[in-house]
Amino acid sequence: MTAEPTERVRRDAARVLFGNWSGHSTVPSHSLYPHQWSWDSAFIAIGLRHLSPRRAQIELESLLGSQWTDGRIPHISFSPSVARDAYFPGPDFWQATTRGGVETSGIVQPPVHALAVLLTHAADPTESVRRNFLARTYPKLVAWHTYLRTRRDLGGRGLVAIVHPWESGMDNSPAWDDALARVEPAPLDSFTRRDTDHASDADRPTDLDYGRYVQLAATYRDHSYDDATTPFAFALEDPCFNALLIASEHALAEIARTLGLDPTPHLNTADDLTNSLGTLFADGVFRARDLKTTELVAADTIAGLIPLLVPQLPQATELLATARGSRFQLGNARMVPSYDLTGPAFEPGRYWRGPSWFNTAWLVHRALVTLDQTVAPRTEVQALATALRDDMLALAASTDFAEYVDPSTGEGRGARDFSWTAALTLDLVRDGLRSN
Ligand code: 9WN
Repeated sequence: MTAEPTERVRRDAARVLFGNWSGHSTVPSHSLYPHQWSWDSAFIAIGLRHLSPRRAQIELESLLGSQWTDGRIPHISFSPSVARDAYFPGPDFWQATTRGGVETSGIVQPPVHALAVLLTHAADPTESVRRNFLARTYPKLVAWHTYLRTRRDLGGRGLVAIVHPWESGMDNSPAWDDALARVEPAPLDSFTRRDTDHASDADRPTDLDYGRYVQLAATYRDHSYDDATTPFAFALEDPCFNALLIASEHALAEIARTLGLDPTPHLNTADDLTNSLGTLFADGVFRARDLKTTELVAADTIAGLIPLLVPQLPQATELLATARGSRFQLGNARMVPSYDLTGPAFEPGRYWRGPSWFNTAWLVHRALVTLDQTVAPRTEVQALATALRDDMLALAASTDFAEYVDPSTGEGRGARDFSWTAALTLDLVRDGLRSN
């Protein structure tokens, strides 16, 4: 992109983020997602830091304000000023209120927060030190990771398990199909979806998916969200979730160093997790392990490429080749498809079953620009990164910051003026100007 369109996309992205700001955090979309979401807030802060480092800090602090005493960061923090039934499942379904009085959901989302805190700090270290940002957030991030590594290592293999498809952030990914098929869905007349009031049915998960999502969440709720006693019908080790935890442990090591603390425990944890992650590698890609069968699932999804972000990943060369191969066509497809283009469940327009998303493309872009020189020639990787960045900027502009796009045509799908699309676009615009 040349200077003028880049400036235009920067201005429009800023407009979206300011429009979606609610006073102390940013809604992903006023219509479809009118509350604060966990991994959205992390991605949003990564872009917002270029407009207002202070606002980016407040975004993350307000999310951490909804942390539970057991350390979990819930996937939704509900806004009291939004109608209780504006989003389903809302606060009355989850029945979870923190000690500080914040109504939340009870499940979690991928742990990208420590990385977001570190990048937000780096945007303006003086303001960060002045507000004690790192010192205040570090213990909360440690508690969050501790919750995941202790209460959620359900398979005992040193990896975190997700217990609901929503916890992956990739709700209807084909990777969950077999495990979900074992779940008895809640009756369709027992709940009312709100998402299809705002987005096309064809772009969203099916009613059957929703019945199962509701059932899984209700079982967890009815066991007081206790990880030790809930009979989880769905439990999988997701490569994206665990890779982001590793990247965030490296970020915690950096934060600890900045605070004058010992980074070694975080580096050791990151190494242990990286070794365990290796057990999910098969056929050139990382795959989720279903803890009911202990087998790796057959579906290849974008989640299996995200480990490329892990420093010194032993499988990096093979993984990059898979990203560039027929399944994901990095360099040819629009951004990076969420699911294997040659897979039997591929649908170009339906949510996480094929469309390309901006957050996962941003993670792949970050992986490319930070990839070790030994994995592939620097110029080759740089060219891929630049092409991906240009594609993301062009698609953000042509789709009015769509939630996701068709991986062949680039047609926008889902919500428009979507916050993380705007935020990560902004970050890429600044990418040419900054190293962090
Ligand atoms: C359920 C908010 C969230 C994202 C997820 C995305 C979608 C919610 C939904 O929206 O999930 O959490 O209602 O479909 O899949 O990644 O965090 O943007």
